[in-house]
Parts: sequence; structure tokens; C-alpha cells
Amino acid sequence: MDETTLESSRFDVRQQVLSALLAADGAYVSGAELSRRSGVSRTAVWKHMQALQRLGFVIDSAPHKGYRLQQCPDVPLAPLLAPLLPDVCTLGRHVVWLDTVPSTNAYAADLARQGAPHGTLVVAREQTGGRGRHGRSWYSPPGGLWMSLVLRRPLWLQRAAELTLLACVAVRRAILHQTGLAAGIKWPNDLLFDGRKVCGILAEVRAEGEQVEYAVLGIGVNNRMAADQLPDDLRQRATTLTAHGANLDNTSLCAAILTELDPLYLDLTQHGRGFAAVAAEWRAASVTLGAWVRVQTPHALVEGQALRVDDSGTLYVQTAAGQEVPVHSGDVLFDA
Ligand code: BTX
Repeated sequence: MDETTLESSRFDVRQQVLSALLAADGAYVSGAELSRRSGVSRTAVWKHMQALQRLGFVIDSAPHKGYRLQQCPDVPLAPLLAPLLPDVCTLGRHVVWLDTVPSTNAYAADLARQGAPHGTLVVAREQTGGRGRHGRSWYSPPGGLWMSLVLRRPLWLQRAAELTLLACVAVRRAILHQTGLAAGIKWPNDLLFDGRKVCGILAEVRAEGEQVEYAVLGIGVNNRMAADQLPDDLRQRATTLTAHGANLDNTSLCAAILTELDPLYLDLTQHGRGFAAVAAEWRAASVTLGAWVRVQTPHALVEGQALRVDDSGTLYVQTAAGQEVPVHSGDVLFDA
């Protein structure tokens, strides 16, 4: 078992211990009972208690009585997410929470390579090497929601680009329902408030031939961060939910995102509807359509008016010469 898997299975036991404490609803649970329920020794239970306390859980222990949970931190572990998720939700049932990690996407990809189940969620308090697209970096200090999901339902590779668009719709809905704030969607992978990025999405897939074997969907939301926490070079281009008056914990935000994303993803993988099912909503929230844009594609820079996005998520740009150019992937650079 390598380090990543070992850490993840240790984490599963920790969450079983936590579930037992939560189920007791503030009453004491004996060390023997916790040991029986989680299948580890009483010494191991004690070590898990200490680890939970380091995460910010307030746990009281008393001789002959055991342990009792008094307070939970804003850490989206599976037992804290579960009551906030619909029963049918397939995401976030298996969670790995990390204090500091280079990138939750890289960590989740490691877990996926080793067979992590569908819906595995990796969340970190901070990332030291958060990744954007095309090798760019993503600033990820404590306070933001930095999460990655392992997605494993059968999907044709040619439809993988829809994942990013669906995630944009899901995160937008989650933010809207939780805070009342309506973000704009910038094709293909950003959410903006007043032209400034509040969320970025990074989907990475591993394919076998024409089939996606698994996808790692990374979502970064600048949630509980003051605007002046952003580095100088980002201030003009980035913003945070806090700066827009929201007061939302990461556990609720994460649960809302999983709740919105799960049915959209199932629709794509089981029923093949995917982006087409939410295209009208996407278009209504789009800040790209109608704008004069420059799109950096892997091959060229396309400049013109963003005309439309079709049901597969392809963007069509009309150049000054009147030519309509389809763009499957790229970065939109807004101009005047
Ligand atoms: P992107 O390539 O579209 O955007 C990256 C660009 O966004 C950077 O070059 C910078 O200009 C700007 N930027 C960097 N950090 C921030 C920030 N915190 N807020 C606003 N703008 C920023 C977007 O890539 C995809 C980002 C995905 C991030 C998630 S977090 C969890 C997961 N793990 C991981 O390593 N990445 C994903």
C-alpha cells in the first residue's frame, strides 16, 4: 500500500470514529464501543481522537465514560457532509481531507490510479501547488474551498469536455442557492463576479481508447477569503465570496456543489443528455456570448465575436472577416 492509499484508509477509520461520535449526539461513547465499531484497537481509537482534535473537533474524554463530541470545525468530512446530501447522491461518500497538499487534483489522480471508488472527494485546507489549466497555477490559501472528485461512470472521451461546463452550472447553482449571488459563466471553466474570477474548474481525464476510464474534476472557490488576501497580481482579476458579502461555510458549499453536480453528471453518463439539458441555463448566465473575444486555442489565436455555444459545448466565434470558427478548447481573453 503506498502512502496516498495508506493515508486514505487511515482516514476512513477516522471518519468511522467520527460517525459513531456524531450518532451519539453529544453523549459519551466508550473507547471499547468505538474500537468495536471501527475495527481498530483502543490505542488506535485514542490516536484518531487526537488527529480529530488537531483538525479542530472539540472532543471531551472522561475516565470510564469514553469520548464525547462537543464541537465540529468547518471541515467537509463524509459524516458531516452526509446529512446535507440527498440519499441518492453518489458523490462525497468517501472523503480524504488534507491540511496542506500540493494539489488536490494530483492527489485525487493518484487515488484514482489505485482504484479509488467513484465519487471519492479530496479536499484540502490549502494547496501549495494548486493547478490551473495549461500549467498555470491556482492560488489556494486557507479559507477557500479546494476540492477534487474522482468520477468513474462510463463516458465517451468526445463528451468529456461537457464535464467542465456541467460543473460550472452546478457550482453556479450551489453559490446562488446558498448565498443569493449570481455568478457569470465564462467559457469554458470560470465563474465570475463583475468580470473577476471567483471559481475555476479543472477537469482532467484518463482515457482507454475512446472511453474515459476516470476523470478528476477539480473545483476551486475563493470562499472565506477577504479580497485583500489575494496577491497583488490577482486583485484586478479575482474576487471572493466574502468580498461579496457571503458568509458561507465550506462544508455547506461543498455539499451544495455535490448535490447539484451529481444529477447533471448522471444525466451525462447514464442518459447521454449532458450539456444539452442545461444549455439554456448556461447561455442565460454566460458572460462570453455576444462579447468580442480572443480565444487562445492549442493551434491559433481566434479573434471575433462569441456567437453561440452548441449542445456539445463548442464555442463559435465570428471573425471580422465573417468566418465562423468552431472552438473546442481554449482560453477566452476578453478584449474591449
Ligand atoms: P485557469 O488556467 O483557467 O486559471 C488560472 C489563472 O487564474 C491563473 O493564471 C491566474 O491568473 C488566475 N488565478 C490563480 N489563482 C486564482 C484564484 N484563487 N482566484 C482567481 N483567479 C486565480 C482554472 O485554471 C482552474 C483552477 C482549478 C483549481 C482547482 S482547486 C482544486 C483543484 N486542485 C488543483 O490543483 N486545481 C483544482
